[in-house]
Amino acid sequence: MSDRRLILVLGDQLSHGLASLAGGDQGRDVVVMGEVMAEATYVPHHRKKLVFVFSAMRHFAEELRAAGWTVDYARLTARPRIQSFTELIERALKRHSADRIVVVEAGEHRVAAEIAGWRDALGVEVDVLEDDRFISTRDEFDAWADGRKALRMEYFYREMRRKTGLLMDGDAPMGERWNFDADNRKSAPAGLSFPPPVGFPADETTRDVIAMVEKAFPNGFGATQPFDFAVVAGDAEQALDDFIAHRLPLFGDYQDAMREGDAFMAHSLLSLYINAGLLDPLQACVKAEKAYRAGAAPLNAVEGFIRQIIGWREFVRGVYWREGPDYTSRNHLEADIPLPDFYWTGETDMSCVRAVVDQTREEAYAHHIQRLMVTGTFALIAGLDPSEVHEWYLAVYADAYEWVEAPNVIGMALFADGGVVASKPYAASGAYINRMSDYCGGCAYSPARKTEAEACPFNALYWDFLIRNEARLKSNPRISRAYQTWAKMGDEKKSAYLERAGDIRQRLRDGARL
Ligand code: FAD
Ligand code: DLZ
Ligand code: SF4
Repeated sequence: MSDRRLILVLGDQLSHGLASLAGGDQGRDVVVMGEVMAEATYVPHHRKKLVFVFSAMRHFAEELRAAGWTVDYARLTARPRIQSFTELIERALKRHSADRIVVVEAGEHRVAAEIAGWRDALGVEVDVLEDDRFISTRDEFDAWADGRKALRMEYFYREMRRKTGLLMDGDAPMGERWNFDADNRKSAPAGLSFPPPVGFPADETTRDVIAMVEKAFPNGFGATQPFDFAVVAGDAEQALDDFIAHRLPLFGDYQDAMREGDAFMAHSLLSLYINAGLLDPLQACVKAEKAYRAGAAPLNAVEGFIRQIIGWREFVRGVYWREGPDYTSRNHLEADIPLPDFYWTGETDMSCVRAVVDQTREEAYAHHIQRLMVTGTFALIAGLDPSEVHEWYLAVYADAYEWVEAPNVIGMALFADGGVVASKPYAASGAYINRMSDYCGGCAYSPARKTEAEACPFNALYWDFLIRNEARLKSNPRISRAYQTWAKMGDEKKSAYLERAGDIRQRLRDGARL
């Protein structure tokens, strides 16, 4: 046996500084990468997400070769077909005489468990290295979380500010506040336009991948084209610079706003690059901070952007690993309505849901408030089955990997973890969407109507949600005011709300149009 090692690089580990590559030997080791069926199908991924992942993997493999590495890369079309990472590694062990596998820890319990079985199943040594592309280690998160009654992002975020020194004046936060979220809730005035994100035309590699994905998944969800995501680190960097120069200044004010036909608004469209490893999260924050120091972007925008990355992104990762593999099957509120077809087809009279689903089908993208307060809030207050909702989110967004998606869906949007991620459920009536978007203007339903057939479904579902879950939620101080409002409501109105919600929920169970 040689002392050659196989360095397995997964599809969301496309970083040249990856720990396994940094410790590797180009003259001796072989990098193994593969488009494998299990990964392409564990959920019915959006086809644009598949194109992004495979094209970025192929480009990364080429960059590694150009840098001097030997790369054994298997395409989805390889025959015999490679079903899993295990088959990929078995094939590579046969092709290269190697006795050791090195891999950076996977971002998902499912894959981590598969890798953990290789030593016994394949009789090789396996070194699993820590993923050092995050700002906090898993141990640091656990040390912070241990002994706390509740985990709140805000306090963890302050630790991350201190650790990185971002937006700090010595020990104090710049601007004398840690968090400017309260300044970030404006709706977008009709005349305001947002500079669109820079696009990157598909090159030959991407065009090949598009053809392959269209052939392999002819009936899969989502458009493959137009495809203008970056697929290499250099272009992802350009996307970051473009965001900082043109949209970051507006990011804070309009972070929560939604607009028909405007998918990106002032958002960065960077999560898919950061999560795949093409862009370094800390680097993105450092550049944003520089823009603030240079007077090119206001503090509420820069703080908001940095908070999402060193706060939320790191926090949800810590929660994912800490809570364990059963997290995705939690159902604290015992919600059980199957996911309606309109989450895939967009065929609903609710303009807001239709707009977000249609946009998602085209772009494999929706911004945070669309995910949280439209498709998320609807699923929450209607009582949709969390595991089905989780699978949908994991499938349809180009940035979706379980470690980041699950805490956002199971925890933040659905409160199915009983309050690990969120301190209260994000339940809202149609008034919220009406305030933050222009969706209601063209809707068959009216946000001002309460219980009639033409009333916005969110209105009755909101109250019904609170009443259905009264025993679990009433003592939560953050929503007790809503229960006080309900208590003051007349009996006739209360019954009308509950009857209307019962009718809507039955329609969802029956698969009737809504
Ligand atoms: P911006 O609004 O420009 O934010 C800047 C960056 O902050 C993002 O690129 C991202 O890296 C980070 N970020 C912002 N919010 C979060 C958050 N809540 N958690 C983690 N990182 C965050 N994000 C994913 O990366 N993958 C997912 O699968 C995913 N699923 C989500 C599901 C639901 C129900 C919700 C409510 C949120 C989800 N998010 C997910 C978080 C967030 O919506 C996306 O990160 C964001 O919309 C990506 O678009 P952007 O790059 O334009 O973000
Ligand atoms: C998301 C994804 C897809 C669609 N396909 C592949 C693949 O074929 N090969 C691969 O190495 N990685 C892929 N990925 C990313 C993995 O699913 C991801 O690495 C794990 O879920 C761990 O986060
Ligand atoms: Fe959505 Fe209700 Fe507004 Fe229609 S009226 S767009 S369903 S919030």
